[in-house]
Amino acid sequence: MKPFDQPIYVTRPFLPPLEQFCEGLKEIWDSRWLTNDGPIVRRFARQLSNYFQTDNICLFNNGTLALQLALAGMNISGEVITTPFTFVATTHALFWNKLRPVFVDIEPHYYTLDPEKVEAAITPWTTAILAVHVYGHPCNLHALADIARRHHLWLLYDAAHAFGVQVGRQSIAHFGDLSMFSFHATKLYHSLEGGMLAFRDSGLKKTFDYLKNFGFENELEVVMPGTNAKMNEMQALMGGMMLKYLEELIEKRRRITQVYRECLQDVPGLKLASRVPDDVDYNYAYVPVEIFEGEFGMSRDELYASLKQYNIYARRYFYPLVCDYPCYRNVVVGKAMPVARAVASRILTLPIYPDLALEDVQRICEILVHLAGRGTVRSPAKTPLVSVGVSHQEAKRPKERSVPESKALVTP
Ligand code: T4K
Repeated sequence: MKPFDQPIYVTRPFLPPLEQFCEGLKEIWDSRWLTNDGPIVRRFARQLSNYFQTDNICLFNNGTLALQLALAGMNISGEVITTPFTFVATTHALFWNKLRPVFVDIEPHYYTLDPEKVEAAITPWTTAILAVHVYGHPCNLHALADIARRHHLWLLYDAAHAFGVQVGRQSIAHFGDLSMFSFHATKLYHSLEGGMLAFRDSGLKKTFDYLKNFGFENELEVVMPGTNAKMNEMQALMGGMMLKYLEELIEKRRRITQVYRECLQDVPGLKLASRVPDDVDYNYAYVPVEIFEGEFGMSRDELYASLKQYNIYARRYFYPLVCDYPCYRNVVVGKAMPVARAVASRILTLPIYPDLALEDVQRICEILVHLAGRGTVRSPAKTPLVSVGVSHQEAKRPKERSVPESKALVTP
């Protein structure tokens, strides 16, 4: 099998037509207003308020600072229950607020925090839960809300991957006390870099506005020790333009995911993530698969390296677990986390981005099957690849390959 001529990365940012962006740049050149709450940032904020159906949003220059300042602005203290199966920025946001992360295990289907383990980890010092909608998979929203309510805890979501996700026709931003969205270039929706908070309590808006702008009330008054985390005009220009393409981008990702599912569903030792529940409109942010070495014929790391020989750059999001990074090894981990540990050792995220041709997706699958030593890949032709006009909710759960419990829950 021939390698791809060009590298196939795990993601490639979508960009609107250059002429359109240049047209927008003229506005910036004319106004000479580049940052500090300029007109395009204000317009973008209005567009997002409209999209999320709430005025309780605040824009930032990236998701990490948005989350860090959210924790500061809400005066969260003591211990925060969180997941080790995430991008390290989730935990860094706690660190910079001198909060103690309490890592608990995830569930094996969507890889989000396991509510039962959350409840068991609550101590008198716990003040908040910081859960992650990893890969855009919604956490167990109702169970976590119930725990937070009963124990008087803040419930925050790192929704960095979840832009465009809806649950019961409601944006995922409306769950919990606060959600952080990342608009980084590698996300399905981006503003070059950028971040956003959506929150329940409108009283927080003023605090977040102070915190991201040095705490300035006016030229002469600084009301709190803020920092510089402002979004600039170029970021907002890109973000505003990208909104127009959102539905189309999600639809393209849905088709790509469908091809992966069709082609890979029967590969022994390769497990696709469970389909999201029926009431979720998913955004198809990532294509995570788990590799079971015994059945697949090679380990996840061998596969990762072998794919590079074919010019395919899959990624091991999220390995190692955050608690295994040297800077967090001193955090005492109370209970073993068998699911997170097993998943981290098996996970591989496959390339997905709107410009990835469906033929190339099929070729990636053929290479995977070839590497698994399995003959030919099942053709996806049975399901039309280009089924235009469907909502971005995936075709209803046919033939989900159910994962035997023994496979999903490997002991540590
Ligand atoms: N919470 C969670 C759960 C997150 O996943 C993230 C970010 C955050 C919080 C923090 O949000 P931000 O502060 O970033 O807004 C990438 C991203 O940099 C990071 O934003 C993202 N999560 C994480 C999951 O992935 P890397 O180090 O893997 O990115 P990098 O540079 O290796 O890029 C991956 C691939 O994307 C490259 O191989 C090629 C392609 N690429 C990348 C960039 C930057 C492009 O084609 N063009 C580009 O401009 O972290």
